Amino acid sequence: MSEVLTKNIYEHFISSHQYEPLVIFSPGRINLIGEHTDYNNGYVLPAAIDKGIVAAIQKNGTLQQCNAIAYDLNESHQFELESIEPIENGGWRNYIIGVVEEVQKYGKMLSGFNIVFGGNIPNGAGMSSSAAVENSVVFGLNEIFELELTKEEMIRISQRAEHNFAKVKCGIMDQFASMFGIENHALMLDCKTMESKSTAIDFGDYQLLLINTNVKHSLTDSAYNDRREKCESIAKLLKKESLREVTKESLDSIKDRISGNTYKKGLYVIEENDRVLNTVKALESNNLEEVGNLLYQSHEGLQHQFEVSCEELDFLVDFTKNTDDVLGARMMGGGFGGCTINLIKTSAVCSISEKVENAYKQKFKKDCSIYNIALSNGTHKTTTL
Ligand code: GAF
Repeated sequence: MSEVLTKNIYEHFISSHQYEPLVIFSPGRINLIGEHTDYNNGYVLPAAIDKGIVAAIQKNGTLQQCNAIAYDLNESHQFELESIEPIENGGWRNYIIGVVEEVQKYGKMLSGFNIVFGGNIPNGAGMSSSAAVENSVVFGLNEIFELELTKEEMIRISQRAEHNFAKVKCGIMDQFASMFGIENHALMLDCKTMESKSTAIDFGDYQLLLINTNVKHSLTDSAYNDRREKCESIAKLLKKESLREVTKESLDSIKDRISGNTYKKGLYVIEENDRVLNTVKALESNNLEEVGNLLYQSHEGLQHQFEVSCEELDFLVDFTKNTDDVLGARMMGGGFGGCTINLIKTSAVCSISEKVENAYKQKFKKDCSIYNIALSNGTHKTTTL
């Protein structure tokens, strides 16, 4: 978490409103493995990171009037609690008003408040800045209005804001990781039972490194919802609640009743769930080579079966195959741009970064960005020093 960011947000709130706010830090997330499995009631292995959203929030004494300031964008939005509707192409506004409206729909009483927020998660990088914003708002509202929501209730509210206002039918992974993260740990979540297990992450001579393609292809949201529908159609045909209850054998039994494309999507999810479980086992036995292999296999599946990768992501993953110092890599998050996650030898980070930056620039005539990340605690109150 950046102290400068916290201080800036806090001071901006004071200078805009002349009274003390409560300050919240809500992290973004990485995902080691388990992509597009969450909305299929499957397994995921994410972790909260030290980049995120800082929000300063406080009641303002009115019944209805709310004022939200997006510090980084130098934009603001005023709204009244009784007339909230999704805003077409509303960007960040939908995350704020979406959470507020979902809190009200959940039967909790609010009154007017002010919020200032900003962050250091690179935009469109697939590190869940939207979940971090949503969680910061619901967490802040819970504190200042003493709503007595549990963290589980809060992440469901954040998820409904994403569904109903941002119009992305996301799973629960991002909101979960951002809310429940534990420093230096990844969280294996069973999205069917919502049981989770934390796994200490210590890769010894190796570490995680994110490489951002700095592209976000435009079909992201529609393609995401399309993948979800395809997965649900398989479960429906087999009269199952979700793909989690579908085995490879039962998928094969309907192979001639679904398109080859839909079949591949289902098979990917079934195999990715196994990969998450195998990654946890490999981590527990400190078998980093196996973790790396599983990352590469996950990428293959996302590229060829689930078809959510893109040329830039494939290039970055393929590039790492030229060196023994990278044990594994894959695209991370929803896809069509954003970052790859790499398991790399720490002593080789500088030299490989330089090589990858040059090669990427030569190929795509633009820069990639490289980030070191630390695994952090989930959404919490914070203070300025
Ligand atoms: C996005 C979604 F928000 C998550 O719920 C998850 O489905 C992910 O894409 C893909 O694994 O981040």
